Amino acid sequence: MFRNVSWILSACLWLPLARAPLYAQDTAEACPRPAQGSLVTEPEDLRSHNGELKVELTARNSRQSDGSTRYCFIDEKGAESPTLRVNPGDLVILTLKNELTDFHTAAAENAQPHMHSETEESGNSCTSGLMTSVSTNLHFHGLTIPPVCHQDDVLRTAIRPGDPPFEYRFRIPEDEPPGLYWYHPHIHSFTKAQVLGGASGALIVEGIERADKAVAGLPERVLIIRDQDLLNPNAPPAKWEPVVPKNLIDRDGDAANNGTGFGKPAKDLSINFVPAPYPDYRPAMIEMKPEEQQLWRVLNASGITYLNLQLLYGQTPQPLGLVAIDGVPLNQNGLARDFVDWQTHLGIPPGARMEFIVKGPPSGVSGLLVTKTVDTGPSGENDPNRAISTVVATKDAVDPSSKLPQLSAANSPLRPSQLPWLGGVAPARTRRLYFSEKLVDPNDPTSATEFYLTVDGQTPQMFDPKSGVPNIIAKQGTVEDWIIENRSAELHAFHIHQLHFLLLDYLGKPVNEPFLRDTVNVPYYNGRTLRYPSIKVRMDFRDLNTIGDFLYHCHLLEHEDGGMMGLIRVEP
Ligand SMILES: [Cu+2]
Repeated sequence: MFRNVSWILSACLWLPLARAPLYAQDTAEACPRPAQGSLVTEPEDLRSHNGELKVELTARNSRQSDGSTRYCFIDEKGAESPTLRVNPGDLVILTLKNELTDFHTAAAENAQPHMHSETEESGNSCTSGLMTSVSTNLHFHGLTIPPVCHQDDVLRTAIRPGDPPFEYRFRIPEDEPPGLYWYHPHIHSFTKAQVLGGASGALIVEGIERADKAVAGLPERVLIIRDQDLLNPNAPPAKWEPVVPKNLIDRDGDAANNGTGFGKPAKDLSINFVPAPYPDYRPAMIEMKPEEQQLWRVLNASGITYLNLQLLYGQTPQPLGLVAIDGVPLNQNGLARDFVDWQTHLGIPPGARMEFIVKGPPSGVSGLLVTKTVDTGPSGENDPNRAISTVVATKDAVDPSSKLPQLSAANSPLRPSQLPWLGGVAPARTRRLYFSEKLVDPNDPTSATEFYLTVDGQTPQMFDPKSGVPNIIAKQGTVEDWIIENRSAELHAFHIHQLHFLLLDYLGKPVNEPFLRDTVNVPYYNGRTLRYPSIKVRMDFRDLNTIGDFLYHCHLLEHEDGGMMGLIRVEP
């Protein structure tokens, strides 16, 4: 229960505001963004035709008056962060042009560029490995496509400003689960700056209604929640917030978790780029037809912010009908064809996705999409209660741009996977890994933190992209169980490229979920238990596309950029 609902009521005061103009900026802005309080519109849909999706994206950035930098991917028609819509088996041909400008951002000053040798630098984008604030590349988060150049390699691929447009060319696997995936840059040490700046977009593998007929025929809405540096970092909390202890500032300069649910957040949030900033959290606005059912496909594209979404009508939490997590329908193990898991709040770590059925408010009832506070641990960032968007019932609501088809002879239910269910396959081996953190100067609590993700038995080391030596060697065709511990006092979100895994245990208790994930929260260590908190997952290396070198890491990008990452080699 909320300790105090005044923040919700206060946020509701914004409801009667007139609709703000969609885009309030001058046309010279490279990465245009809507104004506070704007109507939430969907990203432009780019659909494949005849089995092919051709896209031209340009990476741009722009310096703001407050010193922050926006980053964006703009398509050939000028749309920002378009949604790539593909079918299993489709060929994607995406060219990425780098038009980033070096503004000497804080990231460039604070982070250490990892420069390879001169000969490597003069090579092409596939091998340059030149990780600087103005290099960029793309990771296709969640897709099981090969970790090789021009497909989904982020170890060496780095496109520099002035390089010729770089071509990504890959095929969506025939058996890729239908759902919400995403794309974002993955340049080591600079991922956080680019993603916080807004460089991310959705990718949808069509056909979710074929996996779960409960969503057939529903209008669908892509909602991307991003975080960004505070617009008003020096403002005191709003008057309607209960008095909280003085904000603590952590070593990164963000507000540290104060455990109250209130106070200054580490980052502001936006929804489809409409900001709802601290301290007043003036929400964006979603319009729906009264009591209309829709499928909301929500991506947490935040750099570090955990979400705990709730939809309030009046003050009553509404049922959210969860059907998919991380691009995978919840009935992936071949069970019920119309499975819906009704929840009243949904926790979404950075990088993860949740797709759920919502019903619009009745006429005259005001709705509010909020994120409830997340306890990120003593060392974690402050993720307080706050409003994100109002949900307004109106007959004039514009229909979402996309509607899921009905099932038919031509659009028949998906056949269950030919592969044995991952939960029933014997693991070739079990490995132990752990998250940990260390102050550079253990005697100085204000000194910088080193972030590690270590295979038990190896020496903790910050990820070094120059090393090329794998931390783990696995065999294609096998599956493995990994026990992942958190020895630090804050949450981490474990993510591995190229594959989905099965969550077997959470905090030592079996969960054996009937679906797969690609990102999972690992609870923090409170210093009081005998054992470190852990999760156990089953890694699936059966797909031929998992052969090669790729990464696993924490998806809190500050941690990833700070070294909390490892290299796995899957051998044929
Ligand atoms: Cu982390």
